Amino acid sequence: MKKLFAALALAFTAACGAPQTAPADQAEAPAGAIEIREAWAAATPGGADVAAGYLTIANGTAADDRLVSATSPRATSVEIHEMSMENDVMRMRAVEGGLLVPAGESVALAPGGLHVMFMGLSAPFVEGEEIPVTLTFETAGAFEIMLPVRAGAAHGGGH
Ligand SMILES: [Cu+2]
Repeated sequence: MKKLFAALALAFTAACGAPQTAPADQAEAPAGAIEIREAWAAATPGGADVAAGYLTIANGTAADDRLVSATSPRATSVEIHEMSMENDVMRMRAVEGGLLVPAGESVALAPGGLHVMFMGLSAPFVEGEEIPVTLTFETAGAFEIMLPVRAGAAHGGGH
């Protein structure tokens, strides 16, 4: 499993290391708006008090924006985390200064890479329910979304 995470992290790093020069017309972002897609959270069997959420942020505006904070009534704190390999061990840390979503581009938070980190869960995330989350962007403001809970992709170690 660790190797799988490693491969995903490397793929993610490679994808994100690309210069941000893609023409806007190649992006999948909606015209003139920020859109949240493919949002879900991983179930927490076994009573873990942390959980991970995933989603894709599409920025269809002409300006860069940043996801600066996230909150949920289901967790005492919510952070945006990134993963990296250190000495063959997957580590996680909070994204400093907000997560950049360049104009006309999409940023994916997906297993093995960036994720929404729920800490201090008030109750386990159970498959089939939905977790309310508020995402706040520097420019676009607050988005209230629901993350359906799915099995699989349990949050790895490293904290
Ligand atoms: Cu994390």
